[in-house]
Amino acid sequence: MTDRHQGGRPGPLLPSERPVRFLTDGGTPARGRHPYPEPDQELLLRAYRRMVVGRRFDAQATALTKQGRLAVYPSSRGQEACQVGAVLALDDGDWLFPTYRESVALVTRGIPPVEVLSLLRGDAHCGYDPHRHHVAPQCTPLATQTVHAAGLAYAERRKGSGRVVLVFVGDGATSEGDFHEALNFAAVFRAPVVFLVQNNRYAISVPLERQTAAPALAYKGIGYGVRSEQVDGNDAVAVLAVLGAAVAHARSGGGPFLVEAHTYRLEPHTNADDATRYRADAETEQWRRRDPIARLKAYLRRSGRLGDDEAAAIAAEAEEVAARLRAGMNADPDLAPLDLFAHVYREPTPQLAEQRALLRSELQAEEVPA
Ligand SMILES: Cc1ncc(C[n+]2csc(CCOP(=O)(O)OP(=O)(O)O)c2C)c(N)n1
Repeated sequence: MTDRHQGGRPGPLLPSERPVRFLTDGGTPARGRHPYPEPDQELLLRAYRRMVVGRRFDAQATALTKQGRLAVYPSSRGQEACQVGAVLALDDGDWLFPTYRESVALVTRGIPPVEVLSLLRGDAHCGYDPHRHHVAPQCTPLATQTVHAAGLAYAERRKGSGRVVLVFVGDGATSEGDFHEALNFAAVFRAPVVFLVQNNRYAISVPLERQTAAPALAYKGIGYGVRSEQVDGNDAVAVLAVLGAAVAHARSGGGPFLVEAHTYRLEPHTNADDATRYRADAETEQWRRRDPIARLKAYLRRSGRLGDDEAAAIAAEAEEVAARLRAGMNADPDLAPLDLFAHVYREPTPQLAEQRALLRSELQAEEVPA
């Protein structure tokens, strides 16, 4: 038995009493004490740029659902500080494990936007090469990606690669057994994995208070011996500071780290959802006033680090990304229907082989190229 099993106190594991923040809702410096140094200005400007581009991408993707060019889209609007902050806290060789919600993170990582949306267009299980970008396929079954992430992180540790894994997970998914098993495994085997819980307060229509009785989701790490923190997820400066510390902790052999980011999704769960049926306009309005992009912009402008020309250039870049996305999504993709069965299992199951043969004969009867 080691020291940590002798009834020790969880002091060093405990998150701050209140979410860490650097900025007020209006983008002025916030008061309050915490141990995190402010990220450097170059990183903050980069985050601003990626958040503006990400939001424009997100609005364009939502519009494409209305034009019938995209089957479904779960918006990231309002969560850009978390999604961009997570990617910028990592090195290129580190791994990301995203859910269906993380399209903005994937665009930030440098994956071509059309490839990001292939899954949601219904064209492929994953439209990009996970190995090339070190980004796992977006995961729809809740929390299953957390066990994959913990396993891969453990493998990286065994290889001594120095790589870190960051896994995204929603507030609702923290009720799933897989999330708890992943935390436990990662803690016991000191896997270098950062669990980023984006607490956007709803699991579709289920509000947080119906989801959990925990005082904060960050506390879910402590029982497993995982160092934990909570952060204002709409304050990009705080997200970068806390995730930077979490990644450094994991990379230096400290084991896993759990960060709960308090945020809000401003749009419905997906384009197929009507959020007015379960949440009040006044609540959404209140969160609009904490908009992560407006806050960072106000901060950077007030301190003279974001001038008119640079802001205009960033806005123009975002429009270019949207225009390229429209063009790419309006071009009909060249698809090979049988690819649907590739990359599912290394050795296809008998059922998959049978389904593949059936599809092949149907395509042949219709004279469609397989
Ligand atoms: C195992 C499993 N159960 C149920 C669902 C259906 N489902 C899809 S999204 C969702 C809500 C998830 O909420 P949360 O984890 O908070 O993430 P968010 O969508 O808010 O990002 C549910 C229940 C699913 N995808 N997987």
